[in-house]
Amino acid sequence: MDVRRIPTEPFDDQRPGTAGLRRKVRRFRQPHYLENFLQAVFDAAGDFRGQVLVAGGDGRFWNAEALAVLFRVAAGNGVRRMIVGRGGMLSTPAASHLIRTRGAAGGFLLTASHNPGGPDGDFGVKFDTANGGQAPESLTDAVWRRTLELREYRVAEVGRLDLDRPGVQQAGPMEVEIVDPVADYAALMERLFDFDRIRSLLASPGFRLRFDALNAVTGPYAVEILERRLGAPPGSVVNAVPLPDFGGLHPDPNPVDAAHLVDWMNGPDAGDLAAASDGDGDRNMIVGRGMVVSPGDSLAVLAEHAGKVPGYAAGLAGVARSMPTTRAVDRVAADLGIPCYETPTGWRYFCNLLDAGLIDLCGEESFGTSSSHAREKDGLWAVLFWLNLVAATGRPVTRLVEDHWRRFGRHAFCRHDWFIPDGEAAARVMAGLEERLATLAGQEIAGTRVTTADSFTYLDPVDGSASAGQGIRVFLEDGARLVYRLSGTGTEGATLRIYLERYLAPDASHAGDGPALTASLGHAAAELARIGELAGVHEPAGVI
Ligand code: G16
Repeated sequence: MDVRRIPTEPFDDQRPGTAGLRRKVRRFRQPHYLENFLQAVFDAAGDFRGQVLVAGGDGRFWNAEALAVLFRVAAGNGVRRMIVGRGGMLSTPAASHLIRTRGAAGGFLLTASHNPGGPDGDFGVKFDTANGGQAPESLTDAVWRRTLELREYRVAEVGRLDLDRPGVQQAGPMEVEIVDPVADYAALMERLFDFDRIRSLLASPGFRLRFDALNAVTGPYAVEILERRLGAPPGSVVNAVPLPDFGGLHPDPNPVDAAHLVDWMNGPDAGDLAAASDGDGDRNMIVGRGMVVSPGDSLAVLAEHAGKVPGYAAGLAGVARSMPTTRAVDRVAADLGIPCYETPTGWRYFCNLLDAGLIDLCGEESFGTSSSHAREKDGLWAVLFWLNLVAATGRPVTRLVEDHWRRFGRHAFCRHDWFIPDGEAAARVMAGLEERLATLAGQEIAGTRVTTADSFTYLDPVDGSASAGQGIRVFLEDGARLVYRLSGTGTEGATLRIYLERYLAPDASHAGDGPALTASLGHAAAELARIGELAGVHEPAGVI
């Protein structure tokens, strides 16, 4: 079969961000754009000739077309077999699991995760390595360098494929194996959690669960696991059919984009546990009656009670959180006598720690939690963990969180997202803060005082690599903390994220939600960064 070498010109905007390359669909559809990026991955990641790779997408608009391009480039680069989820779809955690169990050399995930879909929306490509985790910074940097010098890519024709037919098909010089995306993943969940106990909980009179798949990839997984295997009443999983435009919903499980769930749990007809996942199934939001569980609290509560869940009954070697995530889990780790690692934003930084067996549980403020069972965050896994905890303790979600606060104190949290159309202005805001770091100690702010401020550098304890410039941290005398960093997942302008954390001692009042409890910190943080003056923006676009 002929491999054709197609001449091309480099694109200057293919630097991967926090999680792969994300751009507008219309940018991805430019001739050669996707091919170039894929070829750069093949060139930088090593020799995949004769190897097996996993592929699948979140089903968003342009999924099938992009997959067809991937097949041609993979065939042109000598890949022996691609393992693909039926219909061309795979959730991110299921893909990670498949890579690991099938001994694949890596995988391509066609997803822009929680970003909006549709022809005017976003598209993305993540590349996972053989451990099932996202490419490390050293590899994404190498891919980026390669995109800047690429002059040709290789393709081979693969013919027509039926992505809905399980089994192996010949695709030109390559094989394509279509697999049921749900089966292996569901079996893994059965090994980690006490399904009998969860089944009894779901069968108990009056208990009501609602899982909102937001018309994204997790629908089939949730129906199979929650309804078929665990016996939740049909209809417990809503918006369960993946749609190219997510049915007009924004597949981001947070209190703003999934406000309908929060309203239900705050209303007179509230259920017992509500949850949602995102476009590619790696994020989660947990809602108890009258309370959205903040991601930092969720991680801390899971760590506190992990011993009650079969998959973690042997104890945790350690835990980790991304730097902007609240320090709630640090207190639990100290109590358990295990290490707690602080990593930069981006799931890939957890992977070395997981591979080395230094941690079993990790999480991020961006509604991501997971464990050593995969090398990606895992939305449905988090929901099952919470259900298992409710079943094992007999305590509802809200009680579990409040009891945690009574024991360890509360780390109230909120994130302000400042959309700054001019990326250079956003960079000026960050540079302005950086320049003043040394002068901030002692400065009064929000009724308290700055103790220290720094720019976060991560030293990976496993491979010794350093990642500098990962965000600015400002610590305050009363235990509060401000963190500033630029988002790495957006596709236009810049988003300055300000993470606000306030500590309330165990015996203090814990009343109020995160946004209200941190409102004055938010004003002070914006002033300190001189956002209005340097970027001409005066209100955050999002308060999450
Ligand atoms: C990605 C990464 C996460 C990260 C998040 C936020 O999530 O996988 O590790 O926390 O982006 O990134 P940022 O603050 O740079 O926008 P996902 O779910 O989009 O893949």
